[in-house]
Amino acid sequence: MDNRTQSGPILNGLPSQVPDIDPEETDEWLDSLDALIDEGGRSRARYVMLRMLERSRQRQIGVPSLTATDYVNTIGPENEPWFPGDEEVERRYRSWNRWNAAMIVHRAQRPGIEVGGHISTYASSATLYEVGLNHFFRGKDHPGGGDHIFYQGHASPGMYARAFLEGRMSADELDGFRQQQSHFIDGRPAGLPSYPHPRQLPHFWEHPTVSMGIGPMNAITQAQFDKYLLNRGIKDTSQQQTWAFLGDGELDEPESRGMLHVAAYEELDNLNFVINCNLQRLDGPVRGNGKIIQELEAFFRGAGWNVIKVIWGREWDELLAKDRDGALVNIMNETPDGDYQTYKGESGGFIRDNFFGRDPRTKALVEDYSDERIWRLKRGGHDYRKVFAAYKSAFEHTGQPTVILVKTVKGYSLGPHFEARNATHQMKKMTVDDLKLARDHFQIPISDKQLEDDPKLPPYYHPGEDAPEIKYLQERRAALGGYSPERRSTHIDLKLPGDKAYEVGKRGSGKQEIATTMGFVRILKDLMRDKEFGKRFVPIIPDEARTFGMDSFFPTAKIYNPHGQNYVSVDRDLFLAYKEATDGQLLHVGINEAGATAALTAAGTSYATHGEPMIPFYIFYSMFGFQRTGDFFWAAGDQMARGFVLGATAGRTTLVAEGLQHGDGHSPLLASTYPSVVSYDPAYGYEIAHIVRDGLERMYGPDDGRDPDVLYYITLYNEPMVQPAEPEGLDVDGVLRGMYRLASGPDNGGPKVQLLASGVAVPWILEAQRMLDEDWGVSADVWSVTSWSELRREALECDDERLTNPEAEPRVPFVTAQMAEAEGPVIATSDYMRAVPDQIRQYVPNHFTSLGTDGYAISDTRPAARRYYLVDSASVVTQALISLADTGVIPIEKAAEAARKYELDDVRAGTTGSTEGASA
Ligand SMILES: Cc1ncc(C[n+]2csc(CCOP(=O)(O)OP(=O)(O)O)c2C)c(N)n1
Ligand SMILES: [Mg+2]
Repeated sequence: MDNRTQSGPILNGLPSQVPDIDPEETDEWLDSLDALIDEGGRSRARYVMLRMLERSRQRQIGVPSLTATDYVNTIGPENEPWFPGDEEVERRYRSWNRWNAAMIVHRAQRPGIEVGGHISTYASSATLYEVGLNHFFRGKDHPGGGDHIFYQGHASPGMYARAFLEGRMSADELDGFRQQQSHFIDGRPAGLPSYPHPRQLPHFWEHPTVSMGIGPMNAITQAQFDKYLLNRGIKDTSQQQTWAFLGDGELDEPESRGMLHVAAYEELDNLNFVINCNLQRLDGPVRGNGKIIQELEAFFRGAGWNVIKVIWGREWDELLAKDRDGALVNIMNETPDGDYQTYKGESGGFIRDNFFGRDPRTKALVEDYSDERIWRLKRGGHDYRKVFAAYKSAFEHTGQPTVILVKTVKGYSLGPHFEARNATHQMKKMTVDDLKLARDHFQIPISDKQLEDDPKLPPYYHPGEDAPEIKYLQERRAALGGYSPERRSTHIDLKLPGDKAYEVGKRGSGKQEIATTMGFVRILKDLMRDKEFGKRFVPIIPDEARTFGMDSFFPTAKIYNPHGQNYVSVDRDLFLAYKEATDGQLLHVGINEAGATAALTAAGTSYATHGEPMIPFYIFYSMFGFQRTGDFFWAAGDQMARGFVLGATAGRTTLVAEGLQHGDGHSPLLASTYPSVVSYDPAYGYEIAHIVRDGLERMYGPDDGRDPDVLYYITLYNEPMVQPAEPEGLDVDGVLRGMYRLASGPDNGGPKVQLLASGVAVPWILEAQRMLDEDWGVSADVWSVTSWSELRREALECDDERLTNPEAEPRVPFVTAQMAEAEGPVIATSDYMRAVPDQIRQYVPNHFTSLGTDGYAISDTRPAARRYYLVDSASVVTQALISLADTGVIPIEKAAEAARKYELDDVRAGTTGSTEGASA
């Protein structure tokens, strides 16, 4: 059967259901094509077809763009812009940068130090950075506000080397690479961190990138957040751009590609990805059998991005112009990356034989070329003008984000031991011969003797600040608004909300039963009403607003959408109608916890990146927080993000029956592993009110001696209960530092125990207190432990102090002091695994046991689940009696009696907790 009339769902790219209204005309067109192929050949026909496609797109007839184009530069030589700089001068100091960057790593390999580092990544990308730094990337003093640059982590020596030429870093500082604490300058540690870590070099690095995949996503949300600030009228960010430098290997991370659709949908034309396609990752080729540039082109274009390929240097232009019948392009298209890599590890002669030699027509093209000239046919990423043309086009492109795919050589210019070698990523030391070769290549005025005398410590090179090259470099940066990278964080005085804003939390819920989630939402709502401060809140929700009772925010705060709402909302007549708006305040990122955490980072660092403090409140299913997106939180901590993180539907047994993948019995433990996360597990609304207030004061108020660059993690529950009003004379200091006595035991003359619990478990121990009194004549004090981990942290500090000064009077940990007068054994419980309360174990002088929900969550009612894990009130009572027996106060038979009385071995006998409020 003729191909053309064959039936099928898709034929020749056309859905079969589109009717052919004029088959004769169609046939004429197809016949013309046949004739073209027969007479002009396949290459010619292909060319004409591509032109037809191009024209049909120009005429807007709805033909989708091709996802892949030939393996050539997107911008042809005829479309290259005029280059405004002095290429020769820029080349000279680029070479010095390359040398110095390599020396930073090489010198850090000196005996006794040997701390590692990466040479080849920057070697492949120096041109990419230098074109940007000399002509595009705007600094903080630029009237437009400056750009956000995500520097590739493993290229960090290149940024340090440039700071050296700029006079921002001394040679001594460079020698402190990767010796942050042990390299002293002027009596103080002054070493440099391995990679871009703002927390560890806060005046320099702005965006952490080195955990692969985090940078791309954070760059997207940075660009998104810039538009959010603009659309909400908070800051004019219209001139600011985000540039992210990424590795081609890094693009294998799902996170790297996971949010491309958001950038396209939101039309983030303020965003540029530059992907350094050196065809290699750590171990070897990225796509040895394929072509990473082609793959990425199709992927990004399919996602709706503007794609610019920079593959060949200017030396190829002449050859391509002569390639009349497309033989050269054909070979370019067909050669796999593995071979391209091998060519760069070989020689001009090898390339002549194995690349050009594959077709007599291409062989003829280079007939007059010497092997040396063939070797000098460069890749586009090492051609300054090609890169400039791509950046300019990206810079000016509107309506879409742009990705620039640049082909480079890993280890470029470092000689045959480094260039394109599979092991190059890990190579740190250079031999004397390598050093001499590189020195010659870079034209560095250092003698053979200098290199031979001490090959472990070859000198850095700086021509002095008066050298014309350095003057030129400084002028370029001054014209662009100052150095990059640079991070600035100056305190901005904000008028914080007063007492009134927190009243709703402190008054309790009267007779109404509400969960702490609702208690929190009421506080947030009142805070957002604050005239001055309210606009700074950025609620971030990954599609769970209804679950947390936050749909009430929809009509007033509105959901941010740069395109507004261009449809008639199905629930427009409802009081709580779904409302999207260009100036919406809620960042609703869809079901996308990683994107939400990235948005938290952009909003939570706005105080530094934009000098506009914004206050993110990121609320999510606690199970899908630190566990799912832990590395994003780690990067947020590195970038010194501030804000609030709300782990809602918390607890292993409290989120009724959702089971194994929802029941969170460990997030406070995970949170405690983040040094800049302050984690709380509050029981009641009034505790939340104090914690939120304290967080706002610490992060956004005047300096109070505490680190303001923290995130507050607060767990919230969905179990309805009466929220008590704040007790008279509440120990607020205790609430904030981690524990306070909520209820003293009755004066029944019986033995004493101390019951400790956090969050939703506090009512369990209040019930246990009553049962111990009524059934066993035991007097129990009840403590609400708002933060096990803050108690531990403070205690650890005391231990550390002691270690370096053993003779001094030791500081007593807060938890130890709180328990000093507390009599009897301690029983600690929570809706989490035992390791959560056990954090304070060694600092409590009393006999200590804990109950917990260790194990995977199950689907069941709250009372059944709490009995199953043996954390319910009856379990607490029985454990209290066991502890009293173990400390010799009562006989063990009492405990056995209790276990029988409460039928502890029968899950169906549990009664602790309500069965209501499956959602908040
Ligand atoms: C999440 C994560 N996994 C692994 C690494 C270790 N690692 C560092 S660099 C690298 C290879 C990078 O290759 P590519 O992205 O192509 O960068 P290039 O150095 O080639 O420019 C790897 C695997 C990392 N930093 N982060
Ligand atoms: Mg690579």
